[in-house]
Amino acid sequence: MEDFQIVDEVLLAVLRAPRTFTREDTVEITCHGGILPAKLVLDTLLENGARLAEPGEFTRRAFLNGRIDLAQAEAVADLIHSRTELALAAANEQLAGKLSRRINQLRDELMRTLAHVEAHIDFPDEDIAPDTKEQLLRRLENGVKFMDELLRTANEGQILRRGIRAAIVGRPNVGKSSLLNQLLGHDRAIVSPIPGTTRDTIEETANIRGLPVVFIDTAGLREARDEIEAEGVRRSRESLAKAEFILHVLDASEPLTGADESYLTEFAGKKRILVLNKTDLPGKLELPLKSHVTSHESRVKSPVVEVCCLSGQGIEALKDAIKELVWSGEIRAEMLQVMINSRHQDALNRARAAAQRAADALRADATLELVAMDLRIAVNAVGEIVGKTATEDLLDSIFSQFCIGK
Ligand SMILES: Nc1nc2c(ncn2[C@@H]2O[C@H](COP(=O)(O)OP(=O)(O)O)[C@@H](O)[C@H]2O)c(=O)[nH]1
Ligand SMILES: [Mg+2]
Repeated sequence: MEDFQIVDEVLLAVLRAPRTFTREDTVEITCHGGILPAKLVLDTLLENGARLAEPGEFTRRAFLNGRIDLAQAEAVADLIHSRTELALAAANEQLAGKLSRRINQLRDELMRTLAHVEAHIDFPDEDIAPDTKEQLLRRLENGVKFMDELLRTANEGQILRRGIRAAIVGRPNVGKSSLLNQLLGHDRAIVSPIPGTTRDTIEETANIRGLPVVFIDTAGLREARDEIEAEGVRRSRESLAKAEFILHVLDASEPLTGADESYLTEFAGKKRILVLNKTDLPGKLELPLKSHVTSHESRVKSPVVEVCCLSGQGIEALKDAIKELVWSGEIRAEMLQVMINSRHQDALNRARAAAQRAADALRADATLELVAMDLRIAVNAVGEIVGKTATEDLLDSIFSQFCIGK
């Protein structure tokens, strides 16, 4: 017994299958806080035959044992990574199975249609009756419409999960860094009256009305007086290309300059908000002809918001304008119930195309084998979403995104 050394005093819980997260027998050890006791407990377990879990292994086991489906497993990762309460609410809805229910409904419907078509293949002598054909077509069209509705949530889903990128642009000294600090609610970027202070591109995420927005304070896009600035310009250009919308800052206390105008023209085709800063000073800025402020491509006028980055005045209105721009309207509760991710989007796009092909073939009286083949593709693609048809590779790629211990 002398060989034994006390490592820690722990709480040990034995959880019996099937009422556990993985549906397997589980032991949970709660040790005292601190890194060293936890490490020593872990070392002791590993010396005695335990091994570390792989990333996402617990959730993967829960999936393989049928406790949750694949869309719910993904929701666990969303939950962990959610950056705003809105994103968290959406993840919880998905974990509760709201998306899965709709997907299973869709898959069942497609399978019923497939069974119907296959029944006719088995009796090639009988032609498909016109009203039966109509009925099948209507079902397929409803399926496609249902998929379209789900597909429409992809954009919002992506924003909630990954955030949306906004570049803050404008000529030197208009207050870009001041604006970033105001939006973040703390001083992140250095503000100074010396033009060219921001030499590197700064990226920070802020919670704007529930949306995770990644703001990029660009280091100027044109003016480069030395090598460091040239590198700054290069990086600004790079992050600008990835930005989904633009906050163009203008100094309201100065007349419009040539540099302002070239920014106005350059981003005329992009989603943008014109931010008129320094409204505490006497106004000298006259916004140019409407054609400048109007986006050439969409013919939609860019919203103009007046702010003062010294006092913070107008920042709340700017946040409203940002939400309006990226989300176009209210965030409805039922929208949060289904927010498909890019994997779901890809699967649904394939399913939709196949269902559409099946409908076209049916309408054109093509051979029913062809219709059935496309329907099978659609059923399988929809099944991928909840993991009814999932390859080992797909599972690897999903669960590798989890952290260890989840
Ligand atoms: N009066 C006034 N000055 C401001 C305002 N916002 C920023 N400034 C000043 O303008 C200068 C440039 O600001 P900065 O954020 O560094 O501009 P940037 O070069 O575009 O990043 C600094 O001296 C700021 O204090 C404002 O709303 N009113
Ligand atoms: Mg700056």
